Amino acid sequence: MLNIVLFGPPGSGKGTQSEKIIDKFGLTHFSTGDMLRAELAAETELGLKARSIMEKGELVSDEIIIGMIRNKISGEAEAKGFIFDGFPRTVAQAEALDVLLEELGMKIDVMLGLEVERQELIERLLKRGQDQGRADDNLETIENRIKVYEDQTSPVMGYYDTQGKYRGVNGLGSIDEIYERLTGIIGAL
Ligand code: B4P
Repeated sequence: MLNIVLFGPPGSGKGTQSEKIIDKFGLTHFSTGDMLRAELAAETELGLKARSIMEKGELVSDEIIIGMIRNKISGEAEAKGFIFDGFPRTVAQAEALDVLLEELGMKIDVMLGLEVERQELIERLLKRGQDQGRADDNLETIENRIKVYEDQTSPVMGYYDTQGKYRGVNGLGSIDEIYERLTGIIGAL
């Protein structure tokens, strides 16, 4: 079993790379951003609660996120492993994930951190905003998402580094180049 956390600021390529990695290693993909957008599209109670938070670029509460992951994991007894994309985004989420995985007799093997500078993040997300019209890909929200990342999410790196599990990866270059860097590390685990 192989469990990976794919980490990085908004726009660093987590979603993009996860899609490619799951194919190669047969992992199950957990993107909390995708899960929340699905709730939003289905206009569930949770989705309606999350909408305004996401539009401002703030974080949805740890309680909601942890509950969502707990529900999904318990239905995946046959999985070969997981890739967590956009989760954990706070130290409280990381601690809760460790507890949950331990209950299931599993653990995180590695956190791969995509390292991308601020201006590049803004350009990528503005471009996606133009191409796909995602409500949170506008300049004001992007800047807040980056600030929220710096304040609340970046400490998660230290959490895994202390456990000897953090591996930083240069997130600049073509999508295929970055994919080669990531799969090189995963393949050697
Ligand atoms: P997410 O859906 O996780 O969105 P994201 O961090 O902005 O990154 P994403 O994965 O979509 O983009 P990617 O880097 O792949 O979160 C959205 C919101 O949901 C959050 O703001 C929050 O409100 C909420 N949320 C989600 N998880 C939560 C949690 N755990 N706790 C609390 N709240 C949570 O790619 C971005 C763009 O870059 C794409 O257009 C891509 O094509 C492009 N790109 C990728 N790689 C590139 C490359 N190498 N070169 C050029 N462009 C590239």
